[in-house]
Amino acid sequence: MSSNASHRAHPCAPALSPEVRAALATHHPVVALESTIIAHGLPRPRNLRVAEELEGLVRSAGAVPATIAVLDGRAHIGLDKAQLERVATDPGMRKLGHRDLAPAMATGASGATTVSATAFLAARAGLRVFATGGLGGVHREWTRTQDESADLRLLARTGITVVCAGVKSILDVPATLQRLETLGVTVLGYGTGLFPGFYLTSSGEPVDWTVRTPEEVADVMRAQDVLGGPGGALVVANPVPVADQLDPALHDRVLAEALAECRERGIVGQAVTPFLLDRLMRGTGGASLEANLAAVRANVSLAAQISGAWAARPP
Ligand code: PSU
Ligand code: MN
Repeated sequence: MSSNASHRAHPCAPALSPEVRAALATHHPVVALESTIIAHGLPRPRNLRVAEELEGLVRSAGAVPATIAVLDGRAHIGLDKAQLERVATDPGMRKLGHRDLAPAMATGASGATTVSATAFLAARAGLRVFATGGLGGVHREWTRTQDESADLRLLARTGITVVCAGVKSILDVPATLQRLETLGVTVLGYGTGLFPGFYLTSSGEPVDWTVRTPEEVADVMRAQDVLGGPGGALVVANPVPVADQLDPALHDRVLAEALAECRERGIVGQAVTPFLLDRLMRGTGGASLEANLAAVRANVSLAAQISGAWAARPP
């Protein structure tokens, strides 16, 4: 922590953008978007165009986008144009998980929020629907490294619906699904009985529940509330269309190389996921990036539809 932390003013509570505040007050649909994918998951300068495109997709589906990040020690729920640009271009943006929020606020740091930090802030602000690319989870070789994303434990105790293309395929997917079961996180396949594989349409693993419409997702959310409030998250696993998926053979080959390089170079902690995503992009000649973007776009659009169905629910 920087030595001048004690000279700072008291940390500020999260700031809601005027548009997000108004939407929440009038029960208008809102979709939370994370910023780590923008700052650390996509190459520049394309990341800024993607950030703007994703907000546009939410709007065109009739909902308000709320991209979440921490700027100069203050959490923001809904960013203006200049703030979004800063998240995408400022090289000083850290990667903030849930546990990093308090020190970032106390020291005036700036950073992009992961799924764990975004879901926490979104739920606290009263947002119920969140879109991302792929969740973090249990890494391959977890028995040696103990690397399990903080996303899982945070989702286990946060009442939010998160639309994703499953968990990242760089992970140990069966182990991650097992952890989600242990942690009590409800998982729905959207239009599929097979858990999606992030860059790939299917991970090959089955899911226990399948839904086919945004209204069916809203019905499950309502049932969570009837049970006494969502004890944990609702994961809506939305597969990337087959036409947009990465070639599975190319995926497996390049991923094996990337994992070996990660191990050889001793990369650990928060750096692992950005490193592997970047290596996959390079090793596939950009094809993994296109599959990642196709998945994120579809998730953001579906999240906007779900937030619409949720806002329109009977009282
Ligand atoms: N989805 C993507 N790209 C990403 C992420 C999700 O398509 O970069 C980010 C999310 O912010 C997620 C994080 O929380 O990766 C997981 O990082 P880790 O494995 O270090 O917990
Ligand atoms: Mn990790």
